[in-house]
Amino acid sequence: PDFSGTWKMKTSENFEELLKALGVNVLLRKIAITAASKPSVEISQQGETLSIHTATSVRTTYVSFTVGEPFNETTVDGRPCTSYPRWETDTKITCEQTLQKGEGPKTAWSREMTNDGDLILTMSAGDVLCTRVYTRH
Ligand code: RET
Ligand code: NA
Repeated sequence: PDFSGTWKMKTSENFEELLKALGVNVLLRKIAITAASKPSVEISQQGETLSIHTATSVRTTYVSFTVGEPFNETTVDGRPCTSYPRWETDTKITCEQTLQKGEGPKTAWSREMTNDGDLILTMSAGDVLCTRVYTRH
């Protein structure tokens, strides 16, 4: 699939629960939730290499990785981690994360292209799963 494009978020489930599971306090959760309700997401893909720019008013991230090759990024609460992206299916990349230091719940994300061309992002911490659906601009 081709994840390239500019994406806007349609729905979000469990983002607050995810931050709670990561130990983010209530004040920072409120700030994060407000900011993350209107993300600006831009993806460019060439073959198995994806570059993902996610901008919000309080936090902007940029990652570039090749599926099958580990890379460094940060967890959603901003802790440095090593990530292992792989194809879970033809249309879904799953990525498990390992913290570079300290302890915390096991984290992962996935990005999947649906038949109608939407993008489903999941982010997990322990057994908490946050699901965010994006559509092309
Ligand atoms: C702050 C403070 C530290 C904890 C957190 C923050 C905000 C995080 C945000 C994340 C957005 C994530 C998105 C993910 C996927 O598309 C306020 C920096 C958690 C805004 C949009
Ligand atoms: Na998002």
